[in-house]
Amino acid sequence: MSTLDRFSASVADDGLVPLWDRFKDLVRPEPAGGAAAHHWRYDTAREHLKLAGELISVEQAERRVLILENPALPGTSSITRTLYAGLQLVRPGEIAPAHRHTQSALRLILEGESAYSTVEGEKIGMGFGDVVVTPPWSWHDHGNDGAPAEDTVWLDALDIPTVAFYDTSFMEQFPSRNQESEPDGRAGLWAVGLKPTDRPQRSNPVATYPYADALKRLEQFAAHHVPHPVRGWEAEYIDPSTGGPILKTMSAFLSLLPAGPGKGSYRSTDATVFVPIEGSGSTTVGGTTFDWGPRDVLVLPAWTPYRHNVDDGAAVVFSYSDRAAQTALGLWREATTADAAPIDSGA
Ligand code: GTQ
Repeated sequence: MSTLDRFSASVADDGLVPLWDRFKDLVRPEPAGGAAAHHWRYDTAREHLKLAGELISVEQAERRVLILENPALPGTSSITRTLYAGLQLVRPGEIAPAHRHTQSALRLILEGESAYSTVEGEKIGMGFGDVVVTPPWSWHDHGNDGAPAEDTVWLDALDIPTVAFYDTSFMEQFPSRNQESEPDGRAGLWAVGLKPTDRPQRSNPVATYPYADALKRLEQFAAHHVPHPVRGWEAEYIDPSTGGPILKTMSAFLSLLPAGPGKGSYRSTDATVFVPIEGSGSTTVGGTTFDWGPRDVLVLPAWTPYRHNVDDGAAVVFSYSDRAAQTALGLWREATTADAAPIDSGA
């Protein structure tokens, strides 16, 4: 053992560690060691979820969810270092009991038209492709008003690992199974650019971002603009009360990807959960190509270049990441490498 090794061992008993033994791991030249690229097929996950529907009641489970856990982050319930993803099944007549917690949620509806979520007393219908927001510390219960065969499934996107990192998890059960819901109308005003002037607003006053409207507007935008070479025509879901990200910890996007191979590669420091809503294609990331279709889930690691190749017709993709938090903290970076970068003439 060298003198320096003996020194390191001798200070350990007093709770001290020499920085020179750790510096290269602590202050890295580039991101490393986060999420791995991974793909979940919706049909496979759905089969398991349907079986869970036979095996466990929603009362027993609190939420009947299969977590999409990143294989590089075993035991952490995380899809990326900071974020969580799960697939939730609510069967007709069931109610996932009302509670509130400091974690924020986004829900992307994947199957069925008969689900609803009651958020702070306002009952919100959930249709395919809609995005429903549960801001931190808001009461929420979920149900399904459909006929017997109408199961509903959605993707839960939460900031569970972020809240765990700060050790700021608080949770309360509502005194009864579900909230009384009253038509409230506040969110509807916000949706058309109006705000009620005589009452306080919630952190994100918009309860739901309906898919049909969003897609129609994005297509109209696409008809008049050149797409980003990798990310296509992209729009961000915003909190209209701030103009900023939909939640403080999570950003969410709706993208229209044109058919054919992307015209370059893209990377950013926010590992991203990518959920095709319509269309199919493939994504090459970190030396692997994943073929995807509607309702699959793909996770794209931080700072790893990727490119898409979309089959005939355009694809519509929902994605989310911790970009909101990274931007607020001054950490976020991105880089696009265009295939058609100007050729140096050598002059
Ligand atoms: O619906 O409240 O997937 O509290 C994980 C934790 C869903 C929810 C999840 C939750 C919920």
